[in-house]
Order: sequence, then structure tokens, then C-alpha cells
Amino acid sequence: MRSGFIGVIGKANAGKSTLVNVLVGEKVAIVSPKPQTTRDAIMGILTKPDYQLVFVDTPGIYKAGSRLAAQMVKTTETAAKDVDFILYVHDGHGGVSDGDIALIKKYMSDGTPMAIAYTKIDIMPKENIPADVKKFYENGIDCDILPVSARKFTNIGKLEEYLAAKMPEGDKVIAEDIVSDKSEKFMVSEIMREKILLKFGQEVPHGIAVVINTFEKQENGVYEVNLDIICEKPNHKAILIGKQGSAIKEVSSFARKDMEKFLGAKVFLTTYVKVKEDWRNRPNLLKDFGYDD
Ligand SMILES: Nc1nc2c(ncn2[C@@H]2O[C@H](COP(=O)(O)OP(=O)(O)O)[C@@H](O)[C@H]2O)c(=O)[nH]1
Ligand SMILES: [Mg+2]
Repeated sequence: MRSGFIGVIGKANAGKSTLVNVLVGEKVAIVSPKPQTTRDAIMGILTKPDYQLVFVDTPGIYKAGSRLAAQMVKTTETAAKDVDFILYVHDGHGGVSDGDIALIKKYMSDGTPMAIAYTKIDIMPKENIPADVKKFYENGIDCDILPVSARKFTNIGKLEEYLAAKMPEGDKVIAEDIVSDKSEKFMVSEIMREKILLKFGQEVPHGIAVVINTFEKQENGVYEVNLDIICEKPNHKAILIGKQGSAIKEVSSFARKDMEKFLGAKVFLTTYVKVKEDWRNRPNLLKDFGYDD
């Protein structure tokens, strides 16, 4: 038996959470085209008869513009330290920049074994792959590079086998029926945030927090979920609610359906939109909203 922790690192939007979800085979982290979708380190656990892979999905690396963002970068740095292996996720369709090379070298220098998942190959010309691999090697990046597509499941099985072989010998550390370290309540709040990220334009989503007030399974099997959507500005609140509540109705309906799929039960969802100015820079509010240091 082999088992170990794999830190999943890379730039914002590279495709880290999508890759972890397909490897685990269940959604453990939300995904959107917007950077900074993942705010916490989330464990996704894959258990097979011969191995257990514990992926630590991270918020990723980007320029911190707020206290919350600084905390997220720190979460990523910490997660990169206490692992057996680093899977650096590189968005192949974005090419290879000097910044990419510098970042990868920085993680290589820590001494933790590392490989690169070169992802999103479904949306790029195949002939770019060898050229990029050459560029990595010529710049001193000599770790293994595995081209994959999380969306099309290309080489996902190969990546899984590769990682399993890299894990140290040892018994599994987590019970085999567990796929995430996060609670159902956490996932339900994340589903709400995901639907907001997917629905609204650039400005609103980053300043959103979702706070669950009630999360209860009733005797009839229906989950009662009552939550607050926190935004930063009164005009964001107006956008979130929409004309006669049309926007919040639509987004809540999508969220409810996904929550029902995730919980395997009916959900009775009520949502409120509240404004907390500049909450991403206020330590007390960050704590209240679950973004504890
Ligand atoms: N075409 C394509 N898109 C992908 C792939 N993996 C992720 N994406 C998209 O890239 C965006 C960012 O993905 P996400 O997993 O949230 O990135 P993260 O910030 O690194 O966790 C989302 O819109 C995903 O649907 C892939 O293999 N192929
Ligand atoms: Mg993510």
C-alpha cells in the first residue's frame, strides 16, 4: 500500500480544482472561469485497494490585493510545505512565460518531489506541447511533465498511476469512504458561491462571501438551508438581487438544484443579500465568514 499527500499548486485559473475533482471522481471543490474561486485548502481523497492519494487543492498563486487574498496565498504556501509531492498545474493553452518558469523553479527549489500537470490540452494545438516541454527543460525544469485534459479526461488514469507510484509506502490515513475533509455545510455554501461566480460579471463575484445561518435535515428528509450572501457595496446588492428579484431567484434556483444533487435530498433554500463594506480587509469579518488564519 502506498499513500501520501499531494499539494496541488499553480497559478489562478490554471485548472487545479477541476483536475482534483476528476481525479477524486466527485466534486470536492467548486470551479469557475474567474480567478480566486478557491479560497481554502480543500482535501480531495482518492482511495483504491493499493493506494490512497490525498490531494490538497489550494487557492493558487496570484497578486494579493486584499487581506483575504494575502491569506489565500499564505494558505497555498503552507499547503506546499507539508506534502509528500507537489503537482504543479500549468495551463498549457496559455503558453509558457518567464513568470511560469520562475514560479515552477521556486517550488522545485524547496526539495519536495514535483511533477507538472500540463492541462487544458483539449483547447490547444497538440504541436505546441513538445515545444513547451523543450522550453521547460532548456530553462532547467527537469521534472516530469504530464499533458492532460481534465475536461476531456485525457491521460487522467495515467496521471493517477504516476502519482500512486510516487507515494511513500504506508497505510491509508483516511477512511476509504471519505472524499473530502470539508463538511456538507461548507460544500453547500461553496455551491452558492460558485453559482454567483458563474452568473455575474467581473466586479461583483470577488467580493462575495456566503454565510450559512441554518443547515438542518428535517424529519421529512428535506434540508432547510438559510444563508446570507455578503457583498461589499450597495450597488452590488442591487445587481445581485436584480429586477424584482429576478437575478437572485435564478441563481438560487441553480444553487438549490446542485445542492440537492450533492446532498441527495430535497432542499428548501432561503437567501438574503447583505452589504458589509470592505469585508475582505476586516479581520473580524473574515473570521466571521470562515476565512480564519
Ligand atoms: N478546456 C478546458 N478547460 C478547463 C480544463 N480544466 C479547467 N478548465 C476551466 O478553467 C477554468 C478554471 O478552472 P479551475 O479548476 O477553477 O481553476 P483553478 O483556479 O486553478 O482551481 C474553469 O472555467 C474550468 O472549466 C481543461 O482540462 N480543459
Ligand atoms: Mg480552484
